Amino acid sequence: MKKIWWKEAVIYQIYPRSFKDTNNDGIGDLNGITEKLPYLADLGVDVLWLSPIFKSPNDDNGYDISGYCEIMDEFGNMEDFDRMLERAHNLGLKIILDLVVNHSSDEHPWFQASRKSENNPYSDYYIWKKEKPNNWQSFFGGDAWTYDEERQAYYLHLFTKKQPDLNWENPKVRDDVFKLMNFWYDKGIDGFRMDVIPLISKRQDFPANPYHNFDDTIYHIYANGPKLHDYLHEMYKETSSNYDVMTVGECIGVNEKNCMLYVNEDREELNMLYHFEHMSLDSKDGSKYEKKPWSLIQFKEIITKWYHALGDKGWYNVFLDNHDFPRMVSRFGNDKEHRIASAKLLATMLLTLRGTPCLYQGSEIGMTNVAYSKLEDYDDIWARNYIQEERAKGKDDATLLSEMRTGSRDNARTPIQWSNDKYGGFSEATPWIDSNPNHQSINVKQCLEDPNSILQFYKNLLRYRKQNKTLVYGAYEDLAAEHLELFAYKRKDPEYTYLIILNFSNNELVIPIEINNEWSLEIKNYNTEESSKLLQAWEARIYKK
Ligand code: TEU
Ligand code: CA
Repeated sequence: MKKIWWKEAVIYQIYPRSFKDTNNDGIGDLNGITEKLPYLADLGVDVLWLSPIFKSPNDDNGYDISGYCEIMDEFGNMEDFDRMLERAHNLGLKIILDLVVNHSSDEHPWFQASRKSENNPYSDYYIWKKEKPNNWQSFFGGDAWTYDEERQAYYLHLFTKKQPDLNWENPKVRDDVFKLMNFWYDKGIDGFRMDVIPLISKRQDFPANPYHNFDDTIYHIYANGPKLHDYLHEMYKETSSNYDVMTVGECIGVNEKNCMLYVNEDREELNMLYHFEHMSLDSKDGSKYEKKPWSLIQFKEIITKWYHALGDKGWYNVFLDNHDFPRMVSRFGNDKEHRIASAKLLATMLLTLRGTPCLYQGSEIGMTNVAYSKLEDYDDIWARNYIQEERAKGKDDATLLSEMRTGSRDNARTPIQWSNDKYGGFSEATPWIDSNPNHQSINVKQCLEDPNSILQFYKNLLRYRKQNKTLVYGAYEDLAAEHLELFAYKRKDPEYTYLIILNFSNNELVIPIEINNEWSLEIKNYNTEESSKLLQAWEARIYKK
């Protein structure tokens, strides 16, 4: 397998709006990121992925861009950006930006021009139809086609009305996208995370969607369009191939059968992909908000399947949460009696599976979901649309509130808890979204003072991973695939073997695997004896030989 820096790196995702506010307007900003760079360098991550920082009316918190080469007013200006990038590089940190080019904002000058007439230089920058061609639905609820009075036609938006889809069939659109990418590359950024990239090529017959199930709909209808791979290759040639950078595709609608079309290194498209299969294990009938218990056996099957699908020529990411999902300790761990142990266990898994790990801001201190008291406190556009639709169908508020508490994207968007000060030290002003009241006890300051904290555990593990490359390149083998509560696997190469043992339960468990004295116990989240066969609740161990 080819060795390269971005396979060895650990990514830390920043949601700038909620990271750190320095001018006390309640909104995180670029100077806040700059201020915390030493913290991130000390943590030991390598690459910072910034969710969108560009000019935006914020219908979808920056995923609706009205100026690709401008900084969002609330976040600062280009000088702030340049300073942040330079300081990051001086500390050995790389920065990748979020490329959102399946759609723009309807307030982008391209769309403003496009909607004016059928004959102007921007007329074909978006997807316009005189008649509504099909039954496509927006990911965030409702029709994907909206009638525009000015142009007197329908435009396509796979997300909100304020996120019209760009028309990639138009070579001028592609050219403009490549220009904006090169603008940022020339500034010295280290790569892009590409938002919903499998959606950019649309089936030009615009077929009706015959599927009821969300996975089929997206795989067959919205994603993986006929020219997608031509576009990605063209993009690579025109932009990324000329720089030493990394690219991550947010690969919704991609499965183990077609994933190699995206990331086979010989195809020169994307460096790695971010897939979602494990992130819907707890959803009922593909719903974002209606949940059922998830199964560890299925989780392990997915890990094994993708490991084989990607083989030696493809690469991918490992993640358990991000700005679109609930907090990982609340979802895959136990954020009540075993918050600390289970957060450390999840850290152990995140940093020892095959793939470039993505750690989401705040998870390094075990931040949890938030339980707001009223539906009105939920801010996310997706949540608001859903609440409105479900209320209309007669669902009661108590049910909706409990769905929000487990499923809302807002769970991951509460401000970072830096200290036990008011608003968790995020800002001196009221934050744009309420901070989680548990900042009283869960915060960075407390973690820095406590040698047994989740944060210290991450630091040790991140350092350990850097020195033990078998954890990056080594082969993966699942050892107890049928076990309901134990995840045990090996990472190995001709020189070393690692054995990772994770108890995904609130019970004690006897390890069903022989561990003789050739193995040394390297990392643990309890004060365990080397040879103990008994695992505590949520115990995690890494052995090496
Ligand atoms: O997300 C794509 C998207 O729809 C995901 O939210 C995914 O389908 C979902 O989490 C599965 O439950 C990207 C961004 O990450 C998101 O924040 C944006 O809102 C969206 O694209 C539109 O740009
Ligand atoms: Ca601010």
